[in-house]
Amino acid sequence: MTSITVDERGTSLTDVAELRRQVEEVVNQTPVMDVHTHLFSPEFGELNLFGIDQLLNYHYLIAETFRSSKVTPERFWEMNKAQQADLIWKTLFVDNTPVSEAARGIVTVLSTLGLDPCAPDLSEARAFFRSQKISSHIDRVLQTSRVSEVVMTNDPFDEQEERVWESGQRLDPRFHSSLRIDPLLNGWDDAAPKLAARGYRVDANLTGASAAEARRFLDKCIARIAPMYMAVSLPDSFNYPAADVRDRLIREVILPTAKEHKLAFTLMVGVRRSVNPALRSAGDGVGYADITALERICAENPEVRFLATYLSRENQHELCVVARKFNNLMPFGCWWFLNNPSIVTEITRERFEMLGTSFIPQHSDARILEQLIYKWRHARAVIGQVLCEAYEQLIAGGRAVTREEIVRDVTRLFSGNFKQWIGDPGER
Ligand code: FIX
Ligand code: ZN
Repeated sequence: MTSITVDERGTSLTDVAELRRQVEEVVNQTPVMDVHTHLFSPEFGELNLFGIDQLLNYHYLIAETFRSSKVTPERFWEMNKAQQADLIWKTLFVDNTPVSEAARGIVTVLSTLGLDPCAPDLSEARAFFRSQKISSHIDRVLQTSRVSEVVMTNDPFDEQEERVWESGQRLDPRFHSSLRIDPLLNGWDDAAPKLAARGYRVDANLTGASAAEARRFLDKCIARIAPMYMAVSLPDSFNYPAADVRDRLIREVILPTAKEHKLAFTLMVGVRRSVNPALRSAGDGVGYADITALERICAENPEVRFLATYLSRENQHELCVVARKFNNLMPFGCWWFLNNPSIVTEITRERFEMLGTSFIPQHSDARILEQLIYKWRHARAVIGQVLCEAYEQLIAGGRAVTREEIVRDVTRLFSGNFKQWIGDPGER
């Protein structure tokens, strides 16, 4: 391959070095819509987490700290945030080399913001974050990570969130909501009395008017927060159909609501909550799930659009197969324990091979603002590399791509597929 004809208006890129340069450029410059995060817009006040103490107190790093420090979980949880951050810094960044993905992420963030990732303590970083004005800091982080919009995770029972929604203030338009329905589907016994206390005629056995009343609750939530989708995380044991209250809630409450409001339903499957309760937020695990549940829910509800992500590496190939069978299913992201370059590479390759560009390669799951910087920097590196390999294989087969095609593909992957999936809010 010797010809180096590069015409950005539409000439095929047959030179591999030039192709790589162009793919890297497009992947780095194309804005991304982050379809699942735990971030909050600044109007949510202290729910909007940022800064070095929060970054270090990420549950991924907390779990890693217990592997390299003698501190017990009990002692750790007695400490205040700053003491915890100091311990995590010393353990993972000073006494050890930060090679894990989550630790490398901190290094990426610090370097990008001009801070010393080799600092012996956190004084420089703390002073930097203290001096930031939140609005310009948010702008800087979003611009640096080339994230145009993010989707928050909104809990309809959270009182702090409720106060903001009730206040009716306009939110930063770059932050969108999603309606998280875990409290209903994974804890109906606790949710029912809460709904009853708010005047909804529901009971623990979902009898009488319960389903209609639960729908009335969701209608009200949807009217209030205008979510982009409804979402739930589910255990590895999730089955459908199943002889449990969750199954009835899905059939009688969630799916009818999704249809009526033309809202996509997001399933995040395979988490085993609290396998080590002493670790609190860092104590969740993973399990292999039965993918036939997804097949059945997609088959029975062709008019509902589903987004799905599975936590177990072993479920990834099956997820692609189900998506090939049901075009009302959009696979998204490499979730949580999968969000490591080696596994993201493998999953993204598999998805290109089986689904072309009809999937959403990644979401950040960011909980702390500056995580966007590293999660997207690292994701773009892998996605660009894998996309390039796919184009190189095409060249080998006699079909080179143009710059326009690269832009089209990356735009589709980074925002187009999601926007098309959730539809036009005006038409909902
Ligand atoms: O359920 C979820 O949305 C998960 O992403 C979180 O619960 C989890 O703690 C997380 O942050 C994973 O990245
Ligand atoms: Zn999440």
